[in-house]
Amino acid sequence: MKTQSILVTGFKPFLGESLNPSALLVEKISQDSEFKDQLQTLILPVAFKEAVPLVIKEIESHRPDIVIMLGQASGRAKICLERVALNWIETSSPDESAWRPPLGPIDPGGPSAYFTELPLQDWKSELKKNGLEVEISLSAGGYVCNYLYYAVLKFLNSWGTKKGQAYFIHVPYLPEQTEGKPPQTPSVPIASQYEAIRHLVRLAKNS
Ligand code: PCA
Repeated sequence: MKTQSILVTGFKPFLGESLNPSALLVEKISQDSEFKDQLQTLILPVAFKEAVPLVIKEIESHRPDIVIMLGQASGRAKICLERVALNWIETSSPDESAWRPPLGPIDPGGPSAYFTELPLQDWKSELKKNGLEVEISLSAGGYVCNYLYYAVLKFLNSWGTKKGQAYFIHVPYLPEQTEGKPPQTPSVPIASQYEAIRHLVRLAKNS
């Protein structure tokens, strides 16, 4: 089994939330003795123009074999492995720098989408064998997460040898985030989320 070096990123809280589970998960993984010395981690601002160069800089300096990006997705009931980054932004919310990009392509003239080449279906099945349910999703949304995912896959594709060695994971709200939200708002406790993320990082590390 190969041991890959991995970069794991998460996002700071945004749009009035006091926490972002993706940042908590990245903190936890950075302190996990199982992954000592094999991981780089980064917590990113939820800002279109700022997040991308931070990740690219980290990739250029540490040259990780695999990049795993995490973000929060309200309304999701399960952890979602995102298969595709769309060349499209469509949001009514400004980012944390108060900038709202116009509706339209991220990269005019670029491919409509980039697909990760990592074996998401196999990893989903592996998790299921361990009693952990995750979903494969075909949309990372129209906001900062999709923007970052597209930019990172574009960058890795331009490197040639690193083609598609990245993917995005959207995680649900934590139960404490659902206070004051509609009663059916889905959430998953941090311990269950972390169990799945830890397993996914392990699978990437050994792929
Ligand atoms: N989720 C947002 C951006 C940051 C985050 O954690 C998204 O899905 O685009």
